[in-house]
Amino acid sequence: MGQFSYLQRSTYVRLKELSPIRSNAMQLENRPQVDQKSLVRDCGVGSYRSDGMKLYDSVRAPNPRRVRIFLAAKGIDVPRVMVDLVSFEHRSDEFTKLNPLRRTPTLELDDGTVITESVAISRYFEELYPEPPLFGRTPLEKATIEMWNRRVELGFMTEVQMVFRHGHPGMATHEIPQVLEWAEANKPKLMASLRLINDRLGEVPFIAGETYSIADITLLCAVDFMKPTKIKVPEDHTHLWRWYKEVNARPSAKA
Ligand SMILES: N[C@@H](CCC(=O)N[C@@H](CS)C(=O)NCC(=O)O)C(=O)O
Repeated sequence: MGQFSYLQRSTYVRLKELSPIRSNAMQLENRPQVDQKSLVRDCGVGSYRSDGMKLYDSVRAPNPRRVRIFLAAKGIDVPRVMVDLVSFEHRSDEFTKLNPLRRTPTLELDDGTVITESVAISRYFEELYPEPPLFGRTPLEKATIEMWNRRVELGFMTEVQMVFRHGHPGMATHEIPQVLEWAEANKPKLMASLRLINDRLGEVPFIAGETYSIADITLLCAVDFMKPTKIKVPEDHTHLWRWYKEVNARPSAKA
């Protein structure tokens, strides 16, 4: 497998160790071609390993975590390259060539194709490995999961991120311009979204209904990302707490 051997479960290398980064089709010509469909089955039941792709991942960041949890819930192991957002590795020329938006997660397939956006990456794996379904089975389930995933991501999760990115002094070099008023403006929005989510979880076990889905993964990552904003989930949001304990206890939540 060229420069690196990705034979162990949860193997990762750091971006700076990947030199020169192989990020375009020309540079990829000499790489071994691995059929994406021939992803090898790992030793565990329902567990898979892909030797032919790389997931560019970062610690403590909510979006890469969404993909890690999604993969863990399906038992898929993808070799990872750790990109340090604090030291701006994602703004290096090498990473910018790979993903001009300079964001993680980023998935590079063996033929050099790049997929970005947590949901797009997750959907790709859902298509390759439909079980267990995390985007729904029936047309109604699929629509409902899509609806809640978008509500959580575009509403609550974005509000949490705005409070963090525009309010935290450590983010001043990431979020330019940093607008403190925008952080403040998002605090009541965040609390209102959280109330609606709590109400919803009083009616159904999981945010999109009867089954665990990608929408729960998005919600878990967003709730956990409230920690650096120093805003707490109110104690009286008992439905949300019930849900949180349940989804947070799943092994994939540790990914
Ligand atoms: N919509 C994208 C968002 C990706 C994103 O914003 N990633 C953050 C980490 S959570 C990032 O790379 N930030 C780099 C920066 O802010 O400069 C997704 O769903 O993947």
